[in-house]
Amino acid sequence: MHNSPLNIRAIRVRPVVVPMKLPLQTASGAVSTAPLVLIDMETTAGITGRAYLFAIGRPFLKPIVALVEAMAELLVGDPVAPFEIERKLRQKHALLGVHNIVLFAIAGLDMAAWDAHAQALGLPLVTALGGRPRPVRAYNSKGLGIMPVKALGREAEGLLKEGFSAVKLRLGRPEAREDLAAIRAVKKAIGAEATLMCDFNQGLTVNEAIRRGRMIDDEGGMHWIEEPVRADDFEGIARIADEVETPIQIGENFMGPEQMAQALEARCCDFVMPDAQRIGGVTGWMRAAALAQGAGLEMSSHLFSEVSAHLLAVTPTCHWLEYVDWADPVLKAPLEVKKGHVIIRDEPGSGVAWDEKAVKKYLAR
Ligand code: SMN
Ligand code: MG
Repeated sequence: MHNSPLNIRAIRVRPVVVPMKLPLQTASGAVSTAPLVLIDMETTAGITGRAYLFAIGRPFLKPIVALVEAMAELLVGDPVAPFEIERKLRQKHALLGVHNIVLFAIAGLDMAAWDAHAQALGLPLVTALGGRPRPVRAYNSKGLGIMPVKALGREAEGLLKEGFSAVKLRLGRPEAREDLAAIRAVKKAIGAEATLMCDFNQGLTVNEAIRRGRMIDDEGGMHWIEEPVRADDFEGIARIADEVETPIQIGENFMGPEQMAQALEARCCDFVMPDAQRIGGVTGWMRAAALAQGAGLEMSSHLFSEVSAHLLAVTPTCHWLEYVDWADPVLKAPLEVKKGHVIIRDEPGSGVAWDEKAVKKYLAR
């Protein structure tokens, strides 16, 4: 236990590009490697807070690293007080606009600060937030991209064999009947007991989403339809949710709790799934969790499985954790999965630490 206040001494920011075992084709582009920004927040107490950001594409690593480094300069010497860091960074970037990659950089620093804060208390992040480590129900979200229908069954079986009973299929092929064939192939492979979600990655128009949504209703057994149309078309999404019975899921593109509040105001979706890097890190997540509680909506996570496990464990309307292992190649201790749940380790912090040898190998500079 460290009772003296923790101050930020230096912040190290490193880009890596790590290989992915199962490349993922979505309706809005492919992800075949994981370009990550690793953040190390070194403090005066000798504790280092860590977090990573997901740059989506390799070309975006450089600008995100530059933003985190520019913000880091503003924080050196400050106390590790996440709410104060959030207030300062939001204020300093108000004229630039706290959206997209500016918000990602703030979120990355926030997550690193919370990790340091929890380590200083000697507690797992979940415990520092007022909860306790517990297994969190998860679906295996790797793979099942837009690929030949013939290959889907085997991939789905492999995903369940990793210890899960739920998977997510990416949809949005040119023809609706091709999506239907993909759904049937996966359902046949996983069986009626398993849970199936689907994700259109914003690929449809509102009219087409209503058509395919009704097709999915008729087919039955789909747990949710994710991001059928442009993520911020709340009015259009509301029309789809009115016309389609299967629950509509959105949220990975909520830019901060403020935009999530707008989506909830528009009553456009049945479920929400914020992304730690877009919602504003741990701080943004906790505020988002209160919004979901107020609206009475189930809340899941998007990517960032390691920190999201801690966050979902203190989320009143906790629903599903999205499990991906994309950061595993650079993690010292990857998340463990048991019986369809991820396990939160009973150790200080968020559990994110680097395998430095691997970081060296995948460094992208
Ligand atoms: C997704 C988003 C971004 C990168 C990869 C995959 C997808 C998901 O929308 O929800 O997993
Ligand atoms: Mg998605």
